[in-house]
Amino acid sequence: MVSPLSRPLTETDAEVAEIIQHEEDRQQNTLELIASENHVSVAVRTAAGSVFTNKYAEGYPGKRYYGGCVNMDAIEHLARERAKTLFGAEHANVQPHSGAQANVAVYMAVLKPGDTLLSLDLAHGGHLSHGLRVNFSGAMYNVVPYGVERDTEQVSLATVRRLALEHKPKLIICGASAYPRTIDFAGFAEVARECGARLMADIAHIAGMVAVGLHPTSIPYADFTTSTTHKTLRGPRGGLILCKAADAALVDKWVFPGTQGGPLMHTITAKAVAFGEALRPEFKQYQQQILANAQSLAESLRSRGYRLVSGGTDTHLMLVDLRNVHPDLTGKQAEAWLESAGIICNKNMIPFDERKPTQTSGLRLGTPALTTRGMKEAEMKTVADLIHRVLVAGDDEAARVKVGAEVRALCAQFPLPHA
Ligand code: DSN
Repeated sequence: MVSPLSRPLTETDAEVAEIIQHEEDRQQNTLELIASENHVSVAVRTAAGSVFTNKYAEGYPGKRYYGGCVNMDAIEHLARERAKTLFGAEHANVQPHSGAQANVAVYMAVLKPGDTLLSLDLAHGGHLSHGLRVNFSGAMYNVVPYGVERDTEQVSLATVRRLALEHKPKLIICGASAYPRTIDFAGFAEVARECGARLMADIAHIAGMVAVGLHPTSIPYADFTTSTTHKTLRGPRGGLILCKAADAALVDKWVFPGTQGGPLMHTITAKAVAFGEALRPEFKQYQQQILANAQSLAESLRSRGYRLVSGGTDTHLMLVDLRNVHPDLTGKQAEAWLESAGIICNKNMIPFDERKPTQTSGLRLGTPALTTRGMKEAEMKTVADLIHRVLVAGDDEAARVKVGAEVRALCAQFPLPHA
């Protein structure tokens, strides 16, 4: 007899099935410019939806707290080995549920409450788990922020060094969520050595480029490299820690049992698939195209008068300062107008922004998701034009509707990965 649990979702729960369908339609028919988002392969989604969701596997391969883990061991071993090969790391822990969880485990491994950490200010492109006051990291540790310089809008290692020698942090964090420039991991390592700190590189945004050598790697320089797996790496939503063999036991202990319980084995299965995809030559071509598209989008926006923070980008993302072209327009309003035309992005503080984080003077734009759809430099010029027309149209709804129709037509030419 076929179990009633075998019936498809469309039959058993039309309400949820309909919302999922709406989301598929939304993703298909909009231009995704959020720098931290992507569209995964059908293979990654299949793995994430596999029977591995049914299993508890607390512990690590060969050392589990549950029976029946033979396939859990095989898949976690495979995911770890692929991650190590991909990044050239001595050790990989693939269990963190997210990038923030990966960071928590590293902090617990090296810091005591009240210890000092030095990290990039959120308002200058950092991440909330790097010490924002309202986050556990800001509540638990003494956080000294570094920012970008006023003139270059880039991180200066001289400033980082001065702060490090003055405050003697136990941990220095490099890596960012909204920073368009190359991160000098070797330079950070030198500063960390000089002041006796350990170094954590959070490469969540740039992991795909690091994996294929299109951004310098953190692996030889940082004691700990943390990442998400779902941004430029184009895997399932999750986290990852890479470190030297000497710190492997410490990291593993602070992921489980230190800060997490049962690993999400279906997600680890999907991570294994994504790492496998990233090891193929076409993944490097994909990352190259992300970068080429970012240059094209940046240039097209600049040619329409938009100022880009730090003058441009070395990566997949850019911060657009709206004030040159639209002095009275907030990032919040721009984000809303763009969304109404099917262009999805997020408002973002620009360095030294005089507006609040809920308003902002900027937008963050990234090219990973559009590149996954197969768009190239020519399409980026079109996208820049569509963005500009929406922002100029402003309250003119008819003009935004017209752009929206063009957005849908463009999306139709570049379908999402689907089964
Ligand atoms: N929230 C992510 C981003 O958008 O960059 C970082 O975790």
